[in-house]
Amino acid sequence: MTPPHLARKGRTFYEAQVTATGAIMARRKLIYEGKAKILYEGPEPGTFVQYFKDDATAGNGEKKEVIDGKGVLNNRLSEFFMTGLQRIGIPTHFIKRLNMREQLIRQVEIIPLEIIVRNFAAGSMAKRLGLEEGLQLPRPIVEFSYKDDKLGDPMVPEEYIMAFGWATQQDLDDIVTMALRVNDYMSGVMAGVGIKLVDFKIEVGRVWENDYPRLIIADEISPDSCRLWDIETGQKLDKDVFRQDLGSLSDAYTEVARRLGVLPSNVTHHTKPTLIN
Ligand code: AIR
Ligand code: ASP
Repeated sequence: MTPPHLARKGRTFYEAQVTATGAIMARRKLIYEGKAKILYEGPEPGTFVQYFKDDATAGNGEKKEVIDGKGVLNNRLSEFFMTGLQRIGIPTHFIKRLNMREQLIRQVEIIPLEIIVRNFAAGSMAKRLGLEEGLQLPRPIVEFSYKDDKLGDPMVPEEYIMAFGWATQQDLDDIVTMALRVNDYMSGVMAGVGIKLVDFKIEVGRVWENDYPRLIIADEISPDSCRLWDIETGQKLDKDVFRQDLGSLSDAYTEVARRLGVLPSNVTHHTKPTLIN
């Protein structure tokens, strides 16, 4: 998503909140609409409400589809991973889930980077280096992309990041440490349910506590932002199913949620989820 601190410089939008009965309940300020999520002003200063849409995009928006129930699943899955990270002492923006599609989060200054951790070759790395998908890497590799859809989120070296002032050397050291801890946690949790964590992307934001800056995990962690393969069969259970037209994306995400025990009771195969506010 575009950094909220940039998005806020633009126009101010207000969104009417419509209940199941069609009544307009309240107006709240739209902070920013991204490809898969919307940020609204939160109930207290320093908070946002993050709404998960059903929209799936790939190729930085070139391919687009609405996948019934994806937002509900990603809201739950991101809650699951973020609260798990917090339990082991890794700070995140997540405060609490509000309803089927929304969660309350801390407002952060987003660092305009995609932080990617890879355990096995896949995606852009496999392509760039001519590696076979699934090749185990000698060790986890952390890389950075500059967040800009128009440019296709180009990979950038640390030198660029520091020269352009997106993050300091200290920030980058902290980010790499944090990303590797997230990798250990996520790899372990997924291995426990028979899934291999091939790679993932996180975003990091800065918050200020008593005038001291602190970096915390932001955005989302979900099958939209990870590559997840069944350990036994190699079946893909992440957004590559959509990117590569491999079948039903909602079936894949439902399977991940089912294995982790976070399947919302009213989201099942072939059942349209109902939005409860
Ligand atoms: N990712 C990168 N930009 C957006 C996303 N979701 C994630 C992909 C994949 C990892 O980052 O979902 O898990 C690496 O992507 P790629 O395309 O560089 O191989
Ligand atoms: N290029 C990214 C992806 O394929 C982002 C997107 O288009 O949503 O995941």
